[in-house]
Amino acid sequence: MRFSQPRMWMALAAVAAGAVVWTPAWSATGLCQDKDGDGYGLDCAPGADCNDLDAAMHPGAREACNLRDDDCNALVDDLAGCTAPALDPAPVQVASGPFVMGSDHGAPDERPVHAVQVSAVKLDRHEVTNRRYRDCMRAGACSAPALPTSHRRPAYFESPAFDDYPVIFVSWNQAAQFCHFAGGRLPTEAEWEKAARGPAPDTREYPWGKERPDCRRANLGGAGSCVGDTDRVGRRPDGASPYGAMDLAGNVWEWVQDWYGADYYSVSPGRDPQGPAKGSLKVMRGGCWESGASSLRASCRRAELPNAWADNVGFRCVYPAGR
Ligand SMILES: [Ca+2]
Ligand SMILES: [Ca+2]
Ligand SMILES: [Ca+2]
Ligand SMILES: [Ca+2]
Repeated sequence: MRFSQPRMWMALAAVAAGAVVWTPAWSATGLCQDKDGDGYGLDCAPGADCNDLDAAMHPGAREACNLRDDDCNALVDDLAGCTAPALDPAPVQVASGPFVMGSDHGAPDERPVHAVQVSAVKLDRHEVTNRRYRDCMRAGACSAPALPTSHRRPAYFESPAFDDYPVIFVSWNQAAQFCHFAGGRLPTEAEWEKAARGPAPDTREYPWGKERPDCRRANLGGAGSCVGDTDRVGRRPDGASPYGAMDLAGNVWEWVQDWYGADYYSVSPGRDPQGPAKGSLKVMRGGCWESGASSLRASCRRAELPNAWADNVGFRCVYPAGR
């Protein structure tokens, strides 16, 4: 399967009315499976297996400093001896110049491969965090995420333990509002992809190069699942892009500015493309904590309704280069 299945819900009025009840991932549904035979499954009592293809990972397993959640408590390397790199709040500079956009190895909407000139921008080094988003709410400029939870954490958005984790359950509209508040805007598809791929003639598959994703470079799902939920931003310097942006691949999908056009690359202007003038779906990039490797590729495109939100979608912003 090329794309991970998004668990995307429409922002229905019923949600605002509190009709949606958070359901723990380990709720019994009668679909319990234990593929790796470690006694825990993805949907089994008493605890969810966060990687059902690796018998060394399951609730109660021994945690180790390996950028995975060995004991499946939705916390990576939660041991006194494990350290995470300090966060650098400064945005990264993406220089002006050409880059190679698209891929011949992906879906039809990634073709044709074409050269694009992109003006210089500053890009958030990290996905926008709960802490930053709360600041915007406090200033009266942002509305609350649709839900305060994460996939496996009943308390997430407002919990200090997750201050530096990516904000989720925000729509494209909310993401755009935040970036405006922060003095920027959402990146265009071209700006995002250049930040992940680097300048021409680089055609790297992933932000770090051509090596397949693993938990050292990205918080991903599928067979190599690392957390089964979001992770603190900036934990994986080995996954940094050529410009130093972190977590472009994995952790959360990232809303970008453009409307989605499946055939847009065949008509795209060669300089600072802005996407189709209108559309019904907005693009998101980079894959997430439950995506397989293919969705983490720099050129992979996905699209959803601008008022939709999910536990695996966040965003980051760009700012004028001179700022
Ligand atoms: Ca299992
Ligand atoms: Ca853990
Ligand atoms: Ca670990
Ligand atoms: Ca990401």
